[in-house]
Amino acid sequence: MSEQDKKLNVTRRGLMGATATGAALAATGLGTTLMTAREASAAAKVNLEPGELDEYYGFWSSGQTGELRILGFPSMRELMRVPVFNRCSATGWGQTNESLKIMSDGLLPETKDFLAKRGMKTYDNGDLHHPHMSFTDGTYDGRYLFMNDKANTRVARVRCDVMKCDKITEIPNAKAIHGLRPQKFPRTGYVFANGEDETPLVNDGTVLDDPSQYVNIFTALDGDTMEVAWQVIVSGNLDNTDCDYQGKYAYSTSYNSEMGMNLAEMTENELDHVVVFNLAEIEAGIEAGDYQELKGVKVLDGRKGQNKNYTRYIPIPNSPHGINTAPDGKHVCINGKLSPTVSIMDVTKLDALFDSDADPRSCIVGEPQLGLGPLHTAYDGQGNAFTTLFLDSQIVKWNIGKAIEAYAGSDVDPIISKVDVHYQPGHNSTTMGETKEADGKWLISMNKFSKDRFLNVGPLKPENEQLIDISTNEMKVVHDGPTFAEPHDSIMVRRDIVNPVNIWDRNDVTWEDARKQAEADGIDLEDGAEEPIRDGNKVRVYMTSQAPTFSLEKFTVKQGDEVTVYITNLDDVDDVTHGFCLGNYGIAMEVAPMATASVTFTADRPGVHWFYCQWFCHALHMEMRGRMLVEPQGA
Ligand code: K7E
Ligand code: CUA
Repeated sequence: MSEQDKKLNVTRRGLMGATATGAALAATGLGTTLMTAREASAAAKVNLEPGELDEYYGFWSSGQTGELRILGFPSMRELMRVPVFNRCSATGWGQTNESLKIMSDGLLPETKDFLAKRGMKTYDNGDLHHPHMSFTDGTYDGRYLFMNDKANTRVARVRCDVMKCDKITEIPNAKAIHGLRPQKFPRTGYVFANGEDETPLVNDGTVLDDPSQYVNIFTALDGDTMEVAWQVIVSGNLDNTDCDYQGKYAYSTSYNSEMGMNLAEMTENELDHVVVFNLAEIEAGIEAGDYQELKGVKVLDGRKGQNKNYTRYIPIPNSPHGINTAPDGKHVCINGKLSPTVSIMDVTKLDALFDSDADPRSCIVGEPQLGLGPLHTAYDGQGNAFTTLFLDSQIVKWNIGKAIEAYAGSDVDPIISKVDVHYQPGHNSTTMGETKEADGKWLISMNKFSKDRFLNVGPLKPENEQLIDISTNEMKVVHDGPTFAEPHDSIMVRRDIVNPVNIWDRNDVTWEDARKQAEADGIDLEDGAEEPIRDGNKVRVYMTSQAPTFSLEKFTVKQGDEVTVYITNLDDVDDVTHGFCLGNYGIAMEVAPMATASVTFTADRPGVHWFYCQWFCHALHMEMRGRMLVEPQGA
């Protein structure tokens, strides 16, 4: 057992002690004292001692900020920000050659052209809503995190060993990837991604204001290669998605089955739908050649009225939003949004929908009225569900089994308790709650408004994430956490599942291009070069860093040269990251222990330009600097 685990164990013992005290007090009838003991124990769990480690990793979206965030739970301390779709001033993400390759390689040719005309290699923004980890056998496996970009129709992957994005794929034919889930069984496998906005299938301007010709697209990527495996055309738009624990079905909500173009049209129907995708039938359809190939992707037709076995449409009230599979592997909650209900779908009844002309609603086994504005549901693994009520500003805890009994005619009340949150919750998530290992300890309510909960920072307010103790029926808000724009979704993963490295492996694929170029130049990245390598007006500068020096105190180039600076950090010590910041050239990047990073720029400003290490690394960190001498043109 590591020192950290020992510490945690001690803490757990301490907590069990506190609970025992509470129980003893309850036995003596001191109910109010019990509350205090419970509050104290919850507070003790949240307020870790200095140096104590959290029990869970939280992986957080950041909406329009475009990054992934890592938090620790239950402390709710923000541990790291992982740039994905955004540019990052600290790490040089979006500027280094390594990150630009990741950000641009997976873009469609037409997007590359479009951006090149604007002098860009990739988009600068993204809208990251749904981060989810890869699965094996129904639980997280610590390999990857996958996430969507609603703004520019992309899906990204983050490697959990180094916590850096390694692939970004732009999804062809679709528009606005919103809902995203990895396959749970047997493994990921597929990553399912919903298109939210409908457009003409060939969106080249031939069809414009004729919504009758618009379609929406459901996409499956291969999580190992990040290439699109197949797509299905659907009727209505798609919002959120999830899949089963059997590896047979994926399903998506549609809030706009009407295919309306304005608010009145979009909310006209009392019933919208969930689209169920039959994975085996889709694979068989591809095998049989029943597809059109569009932008290199096999696209099948799963629209209503096609009489194909790729999809089924299940009517659901009204503009359903979140869809969440329960850890029991059987039930799926579909959150009604404009309807106060959550519809419970039984996945064991889906086979029948594809085998026969069964009523598509025959898979709905419960539809409890929970309150106003149900958006998302999370689980405790003990048969209970927690649903956010956006309009009521509450979380409702309810029992799935009782809701099913009530639907069958018994008069049991499935609602167990409600708790106020502040304010207007969107997603909620529970510890391990979207896996079969849901443990029912903590719930996060991700609230869209914080209003008066924090010091006023001007018209733009933070969001408010509230930590709720769900270890008993009476839910207790134990912590408010402000967050910057704008988390939608999160997952909380037991820490033993996530095991990042401390130091990069020198053979990492990230700087493969740099390695190849160095080899071509007859240089080892680990040695660097004493002089820049000139190749026409292209100049390559190979440096190493070791606290507190760069291997070069200066290098000379000519005005107008295209300069590439490669830095290899030879410090193989935990946490000794260096940086390279080139003053008045707008250049800065992170170089983590044993990593190589590179950046390319045109040396169009003559004169003396200092570069410095911008990551505090040593007592002589200030001295870790050097000069780039740029000879003026014609000199
Ligand atoms: Cu914000 Cu998951 Cu994009 Cu619901 S979605 S709130
Ligand atoms: Cu190296 Cu600061």
